[in-house]
Amino acid sequence: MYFTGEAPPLKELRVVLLGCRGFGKTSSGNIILGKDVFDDKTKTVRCAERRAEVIGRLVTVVDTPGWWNGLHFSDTPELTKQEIVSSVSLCPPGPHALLVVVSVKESFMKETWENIQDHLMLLGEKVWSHIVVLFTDRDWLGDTTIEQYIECEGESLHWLVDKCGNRYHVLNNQSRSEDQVTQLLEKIEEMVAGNGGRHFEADTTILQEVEKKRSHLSTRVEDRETRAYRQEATFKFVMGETLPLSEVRVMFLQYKEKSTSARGTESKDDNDNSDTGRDPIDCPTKRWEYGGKQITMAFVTMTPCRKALEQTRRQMASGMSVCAPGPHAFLTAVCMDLPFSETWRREIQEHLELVGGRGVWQHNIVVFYSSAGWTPDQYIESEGGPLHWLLEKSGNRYVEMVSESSWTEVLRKIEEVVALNGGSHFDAEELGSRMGEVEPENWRLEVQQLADRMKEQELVKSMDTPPQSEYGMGI
Ligand SMILES: Nc1nc2c(ncn2[C@@H]2O[C@H](COP(=O)(O)OP(=O)(O)O)[C@@H](O)[C@H]2O)c(=O)[nH]1
Ligand SMILES: [Mg+2]
Repeated sequence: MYFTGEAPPLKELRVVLLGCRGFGKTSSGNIILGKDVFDDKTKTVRCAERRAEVIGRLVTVVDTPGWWNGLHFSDTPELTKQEIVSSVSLCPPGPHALLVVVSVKESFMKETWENIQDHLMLLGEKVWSHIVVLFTDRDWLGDTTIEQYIECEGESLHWLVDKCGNRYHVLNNQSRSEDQVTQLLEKIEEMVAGNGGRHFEADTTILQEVEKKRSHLSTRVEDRETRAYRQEATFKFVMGETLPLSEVRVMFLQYKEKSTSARGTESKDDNDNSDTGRDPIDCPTKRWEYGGKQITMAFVTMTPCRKALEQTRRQMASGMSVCAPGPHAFLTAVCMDLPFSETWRREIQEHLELVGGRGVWQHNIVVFYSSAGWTPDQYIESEGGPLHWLLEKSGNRYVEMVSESSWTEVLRKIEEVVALNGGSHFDAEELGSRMGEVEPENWRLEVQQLADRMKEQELVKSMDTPPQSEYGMGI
């Protein structure tokens, strides 16, 4: 009992799910296979293959990590692109269909269409004859039919549907109705029949290219891990047992160029429990105790420096005053969900060099975080020059922030930074003189006020702490 009566059911059917993050790829995989075989509680970071017997066929589904909705092809990290290409190798000899998942809940813009084209081109032009558009969120349409939806949605969606030879289907992933899956499989079989029974065969040079990149990457990652291990061992040998800090002051810098929030994706930026009700120029501050240390952290959200130079300066000054008499370290956050661009690198440089020259880099640590699931070493090695520049400037110091317990490693790195700097925190006095030399009058005033504020705070501190060094290592 198949749909048009034109194509007999295949014994075996292989499909790959592609599309934006949060559009329902993983949920569709579970609905197609009739059971929860893919983990839909966490973000898909690696391709995964599952199979099951579905209405008389052995069906293999490959789920993939998606690209960002609303961003561009250039915002997809290299590692995600590699996953997309290698997805087709997970169901040998190749998928019968590639399902491009589109949520009817989201507006289908020109950028959505461009993004689909660009990502599919990773697999070569031949892919188009094997694509079916799989709409999700059928329940959101109510009484509207999918045809009415397509009709109303505008020309970008028409281009996609046309390019796919008018092959599409809609699923409600909240429903376990078998009918919707049967119809989808029949539409795929109809397409396969139209393709003379052939499955998609990726261009071998494209696959070999990705394989080569992956194998180079894993060698470089191993080298990097060995170097990091040696660097740490040398450090321990040279420094011996350093006295631990009892108070740690840090400036945490985070760049916000693009929003990467998608449906089903929590923004990493919204969960700090910093002070509120403040002047927008003032840095949010967090103070807490961890591992017997008192930590003070000033958050600086890096906005494009050139657009709001004065605001940036005042924000940095505010952060510096929170960390008076000077931060032990600057923590520069790098989100691994996006490629590390030259613009991003420049912003970090311009922000940090506002408060200091060489000294600032000697106190900088790069903090990686991600929902993407790869390690900093993999990310570093798959990224290009701008990130390598940042790491080199920062003495190749980096840590990964995964959870609260990552602070143990962060604090260890901070102590390493302090020890490497002869036991000192970043020198705020040097900051005052340096900025006074190079910056215009109003900034000089700002720095002067900052220096005064720091002195005041230092005075207050010295009144309620014993005269001997409180922090160890002579700080
Ligand atoms: N109401 C409704 N929610 C859906 C549907 N498909 C997916 N979702 C929800 O959308 C969110 C993202 O889905 P997921 O499958 O993880 O998307 P992926 O990132 O493309 O794999 C989840 O909360 C799903 O429960 C659907 O057809 N209807
Ligand atoms: Mg997923």
